[in-house]
Amino acid sequence: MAGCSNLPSLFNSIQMKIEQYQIDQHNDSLFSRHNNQYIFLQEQLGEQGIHAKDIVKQLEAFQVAIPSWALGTGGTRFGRFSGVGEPRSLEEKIEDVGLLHALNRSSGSISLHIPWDIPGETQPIIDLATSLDLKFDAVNSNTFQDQKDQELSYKYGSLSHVDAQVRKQAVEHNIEVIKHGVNLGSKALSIWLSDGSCFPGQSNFVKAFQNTLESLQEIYAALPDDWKVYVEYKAYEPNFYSTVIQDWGSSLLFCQKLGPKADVLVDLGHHLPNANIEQIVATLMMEGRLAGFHFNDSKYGDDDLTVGAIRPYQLFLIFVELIEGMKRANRASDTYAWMIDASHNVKDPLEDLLQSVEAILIAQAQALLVDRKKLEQARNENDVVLAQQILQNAFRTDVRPLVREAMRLSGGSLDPIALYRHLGVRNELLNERGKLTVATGL
Ligand code: RM4
Ligand code: MN
Ligand code: MN
Repeated sequence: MAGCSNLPSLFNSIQMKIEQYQIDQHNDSLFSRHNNQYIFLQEQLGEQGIHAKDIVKQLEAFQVAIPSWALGTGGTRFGRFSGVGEPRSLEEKIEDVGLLHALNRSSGSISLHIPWDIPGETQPIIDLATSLDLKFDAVNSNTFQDQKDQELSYKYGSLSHVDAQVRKQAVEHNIEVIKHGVNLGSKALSIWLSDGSCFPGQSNFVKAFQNTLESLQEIYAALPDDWKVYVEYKAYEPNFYSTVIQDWGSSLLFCQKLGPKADVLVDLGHHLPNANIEQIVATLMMEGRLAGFHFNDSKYGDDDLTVGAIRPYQLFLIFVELIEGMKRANRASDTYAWMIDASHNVKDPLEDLLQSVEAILIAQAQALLVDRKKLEQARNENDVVLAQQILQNAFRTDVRPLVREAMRLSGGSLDPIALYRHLGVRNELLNERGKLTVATGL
């Protein structure tokens, strides 16, 4: 983080930083144990013809964006229990992502939500991000809330609204968001539309779809050449009877009508219970229309829990399809949008995000162990038992030494959460920012 201290800070505080020597020292104390585990696993995998180093390389390359709205404490409609030392500004949110990235070297970008995070002056924001080795991921628009000085209300929808004036306002907002993104170097607009209806009869499904399509077409026309728009679907909430973009099929339909710059964004929590998400992923990738992912986990609905906390096997199965799909399309992982979209009600947001990133890398490493040839053969021979065994053998392998090795080699920590605690990062942030700070977001 060298150089950042010269930046004018809004609050005149000393920025919390994690230095490389602190990471190295901590790693030194853990290295011999880690190395024994890594060498042992490397040998075991070698016997199966798998090269540990290749997997480590792929893990090193995988970067997951952090959303600017996930750095503070989340809440539910019943309340919110504030944490301490939350970021008070966009600058401090970027600094928090910088801390994560220093620890795991896998969180190299931030995704902004407008208008929660409108950058004041662009250049200092870019400089700050660059000094922390961070890029700007997709920018997100917000037409699910009314803002203070907003002329027309989104109470009954935005891009799908029955009133053309409201639709116009929502379209203009999205175009404004693209402009902010262009200034920061983002390459995509991410749209999650909360539009829908709460009661039968309230909305004309067909008109709502057509209005939305027209609005999206206007937004699409405003995309720079090298930009994409991600269309995110969600089965319900905040509307409880219908949503305009309720599932991957509706989202795909919009994308197909819009053109090649529109792709479907899958948020793990946005499906009806027990949906086969891995199959959705396979189908979208087959059509070349998967934009990427919002990772989280859930037991019941859009719970936004830590990735891998509830259904790690599902996450693994999704990665089995992702890896297959990327190979088939000959596309590298950095050509997709990977982001964590979680909310932290009872955990320290930064610790929670570290857990989520680790879970993503673990699932990916496990999926990379799958012997594709053998699996295909088992499928062709209808050997159901063997097919299941191939997947479960991979899933039941403890791949954590691979993930640790990837973080270590890229300059990160062998145990990010332990180091975060050892350095008392949250306490430093508390001293720097105070107790009663509230980050903008949900
Ligand atoms: C929604 C959806 C969007 C996110 C908002 C905050 O449920 O997941 O991606 O931008 O929450
Ligand atoms: Mn999402
Ligand atoms: Mn969500």
